[in-house]
Amino acid sequence: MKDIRKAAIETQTVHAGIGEYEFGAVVPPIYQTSTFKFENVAHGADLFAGRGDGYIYTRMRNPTIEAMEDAIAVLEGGAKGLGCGSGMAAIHTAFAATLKAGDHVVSSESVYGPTSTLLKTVMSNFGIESSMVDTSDLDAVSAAMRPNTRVVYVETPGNPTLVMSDLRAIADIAHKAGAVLIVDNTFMGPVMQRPIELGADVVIHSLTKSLNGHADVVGGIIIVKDEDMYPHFRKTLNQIGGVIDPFNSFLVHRGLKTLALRVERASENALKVASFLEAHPKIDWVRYPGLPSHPQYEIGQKQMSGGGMMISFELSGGIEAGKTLMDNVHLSLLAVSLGGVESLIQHPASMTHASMGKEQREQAKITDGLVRLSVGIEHVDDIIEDLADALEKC
Ligand code: LCS
Repeated sequence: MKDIRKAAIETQTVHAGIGEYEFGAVVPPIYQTSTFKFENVAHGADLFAGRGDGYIYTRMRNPTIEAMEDAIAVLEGGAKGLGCGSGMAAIHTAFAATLKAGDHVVSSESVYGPTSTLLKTVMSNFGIESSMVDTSDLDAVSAAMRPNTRVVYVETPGNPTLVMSDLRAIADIAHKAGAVLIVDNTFMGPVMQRPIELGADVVIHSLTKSLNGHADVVGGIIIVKDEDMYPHFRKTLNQIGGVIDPFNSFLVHRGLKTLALRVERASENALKVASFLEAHPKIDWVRYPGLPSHPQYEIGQKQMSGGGMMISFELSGGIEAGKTLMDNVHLSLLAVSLGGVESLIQHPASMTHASMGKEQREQAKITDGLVRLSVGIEHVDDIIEDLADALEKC
């Protein structure tokens, strides 16, 4: 077919990363092997010296992993992808590839709890300082920049507050200061938001979420914008070792084929669920990027083509009413993770963001009563009926 990079995203999700295979197979084979045989000693030595294009060892390269990496690099409009064992492995590897002792990071304050904790513990132990700021406020981003700021790290929409940040404007601030912009695009995904087109240098995903979409894989990926960034990132990942395996890569690549359909349906459902919640007398507030009541609605309209599947809200009865709701839903599963075919509900303050501690959560405006819902692809009437029944008990 024509250049896959020029095709529409729906076409890319189906065909990117797919090549020609033995027997005319239309799906990449699973090369479930840790190592690859050399023809002779000279051949092995050549491959280790970077001469020739063969495979050596799966931590370094594997054809099944590469097929998935190539597909997601196409979807995100980046040069190359690097499959990792989890989203956290991807984030850690990206930091290790871009930072050294004495450097400083400006990060969104509303990020996945362990990302914040990684910055404040592991990275801090290695001499890297970080400032957590409200990245929806461009003045706050500019004010936080220091001469040694090397990375600006943004989650938009942020987990779990769904605060949105203007990626083009932040890319400008970062680049003027000689820093790279790393964007965690897990919440929105490439069908609805492509950060590299908006100026990001590196994109991160937890593949555990919508890209795989079926709650049966833990994985992550780093996408680098430019080809010349890739060798250093690949060496760093190879040294740290947090790679994904061939079978999980195969599952992610399989999940990608329905990505556009899944996120479009989930997003359509989420808008209806968010509107239902917003109109419900027992709900205090709702944050959904596709609702005009969202404080950064305009930013979302500018850089995203849909509202996504994530909603956060708080009941008028606060935390206790929220717990009653979560204990009484049946269709939405009380579980962490997000972006899959099934609706999932959870309580960030005691679950995904517990590790941050109360002080960091308060700074990031993650209230104790905040309930997070990841809307799936079930029939929206059933999702709403389940929530309505549980709300009767609150
Ligand atoms: N980035 C974001 C935005 C996330 O939401 C998560 C996980 C990660 C990175 C880390 O990915 P992992 O290592 O788990 O593959 N978020 C989760 C959440 O909100 N609930 O459970 C996991």
